[in-house]
Amino acid sequence: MSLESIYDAVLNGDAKKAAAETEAALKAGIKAEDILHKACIPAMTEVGRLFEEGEKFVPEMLISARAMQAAMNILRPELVKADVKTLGKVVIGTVQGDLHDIGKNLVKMMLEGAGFEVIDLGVDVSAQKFVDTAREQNADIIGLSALLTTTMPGMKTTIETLKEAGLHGKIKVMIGGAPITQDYADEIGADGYAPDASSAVRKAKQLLGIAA
Ligand code: B1M
Repeated sequence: MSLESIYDAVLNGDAKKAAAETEAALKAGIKAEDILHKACIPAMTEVGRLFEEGEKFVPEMLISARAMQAAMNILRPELVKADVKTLGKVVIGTVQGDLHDIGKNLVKMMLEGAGFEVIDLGVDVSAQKFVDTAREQNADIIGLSALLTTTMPGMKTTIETLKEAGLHGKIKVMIGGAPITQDYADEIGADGYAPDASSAVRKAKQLLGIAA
């Protein structure tokens, strides 16, 4: 049992080992915060780097993200007890009328892997629900995913609803999904666009002024 073995388990997507090693590390007195920041997050950062360099692909990224989740399930209660600060709070979901969630889930897992707290509203989420939840939860970012050209306008509606609520600029909006482009983000006034889960982490950090 060591931080290195947890790092390896997450990097290699071994969820069973990630959970077992995390439990053993906690029992041995290693702090949950150290396991998170010195093993889990660096492993997911490396997964993101390998993905961007074309050395890992979506399925492998998902498998690593699941291993990270397995470790997180054990760490979460300890982190809550220790009141560990997260990088920021993101309310994420797939826009109204759209049921695709594989990419959104991946973005969620990578954000959690990087140290963000993520509130996942699921699929088919209305603009009002995004804005209400972000307000209630005091979120820093609303993350919108859309896979259908017909549901993309839900992103624009969410930004308009945010403006009506007087929260535009206070809560940043990041968008993504296969049909989304930087041009579309600029057109609708989104604060950020990311083409994939790994760059979504970089973009979220950038939006909150956190060094990558
Ligand atoms: Co659908 N579907 N689908 N589908 N489906 C597409 C999107 C489509 C391109 C297939 C095609 O025709 N070639 C097409 C859309 C065409 C268009 O709009 N122009 C399509 C269609 C038409 C439909 C239906 C209408 C089919 C029908 O019923 N007639 C229907 C719509 C249902 C609905 O949503 N109301 C439908 C249904 C489905 C399934 C339910 C069967 C299933 C979804 C299962 C699920 O998600 N739980 C499904 C699937 C699997 C696909 C394809 C094959 C794969 C999507 C996917 O998961 N990709 C897709 C074709 C394709 O894309 N090749 C297709 C993998 C995923 C990791 O990538 O989601 O792009 P992606 O996410 C990436 C990035 O985009 C980015 O990061 C992710 C990870 O790198 N990203 C973000 C995503 N969200 C982000 C948010 C961010 C930042 C980055 O910030 C917040």
